[in-house]
Amino acid sequence: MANLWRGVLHEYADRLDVTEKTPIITLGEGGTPLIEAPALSKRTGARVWVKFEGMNPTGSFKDRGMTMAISKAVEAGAKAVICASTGNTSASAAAYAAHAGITAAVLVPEGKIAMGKLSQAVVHDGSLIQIQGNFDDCLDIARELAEHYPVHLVNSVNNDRIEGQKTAAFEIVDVLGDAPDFHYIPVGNAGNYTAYTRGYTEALGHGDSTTLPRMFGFSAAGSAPIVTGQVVKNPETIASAIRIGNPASWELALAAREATNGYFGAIEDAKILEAQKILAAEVGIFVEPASAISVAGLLERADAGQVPAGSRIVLTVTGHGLKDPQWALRAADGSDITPTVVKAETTEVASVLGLAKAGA
Ligand code: AN7
Repeated sequence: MANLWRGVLHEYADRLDVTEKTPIITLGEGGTPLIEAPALSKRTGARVWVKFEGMNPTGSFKDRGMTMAISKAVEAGAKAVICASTGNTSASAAAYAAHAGITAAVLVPEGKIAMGKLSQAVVHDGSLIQIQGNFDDCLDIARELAEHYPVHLVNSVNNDRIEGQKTAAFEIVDVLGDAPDFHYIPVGNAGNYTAYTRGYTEALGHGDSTTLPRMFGFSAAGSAPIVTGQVVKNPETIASAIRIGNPASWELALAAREATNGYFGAIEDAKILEAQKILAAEVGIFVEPASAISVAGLLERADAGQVPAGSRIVLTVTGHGLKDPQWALRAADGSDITPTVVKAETTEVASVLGLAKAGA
């Protein structure tokens, strides 16, 4: 009998507020691959692994927090949950609420979430509302609704989300046998940055690891409030998942940076797309643009001479490339990539591929 992964609440029950009274709502999230990336090690002189969170049930890291948030919501008697989202939280909330047999209302910025994510919220029967505003407006409304109406908030301002998400750090320590020297991660609301810091801190406290990684977080240049120290009123980036101008976990993230001797940086959209391509073409992992920022951040820090040779680095890539595939079909100059069309003849195909016949 194979040793099947049972989802993060079962696997890490001793590290979470889960009791016999908690109905465990799981889709088998977590246990995602930690993939060594020789191509990135070669480019940077470090030893690099990629934690591929796109392998979760709804295709993003949000499932780790959602299994916890929905389980605790059901334990508390909730019949409906609500969230604001740039797409992945809404996909996850809708799926886990469906599994639990409760209702999920999701507020998203109109026209600003990727098609794959929109289709997830719809197919899982979420009550999807497009708001004529940005993510920050959606979150303000979700918070007010949760305060005054019988709906349970499952954004990462809910600590259960952060608790579930910290399990990714436990998995990394379990696989590597220790924590890495550096951890690179995308930053939107900075909930995940906060969650990994908590997970690594607890692993250290438990004696599972001997070191606390330096936490390096990256935002898109047009949407980098933690880097500039200012709320961004009209955040802009092609990485729609992290188009957030007023992060919910801003204060917690600053404390986490302090505690880990960490770093926050900003990356231009063109560099994000370049990194998405490098990760896909040289490592074999396809991620959405927001996730590629971890790779872009690493390459930027390496160029700046800030990556110590031989250091052990884990990059979290947060969401699957299939959620938002349009960017992969664009060339660096912005033109569309159209695959070559050839007549159904072997010799013609061989000629276009530049193949010479064996023995000829
Ligand atoms: C792929 O879905 O905020 O810094 O509403 O989807 O913890 O916010 C998504 C965020 C990174 C940023 N990568 O994480 C939402 C939402 C992906 C994401 C982030 C998000 P946080």
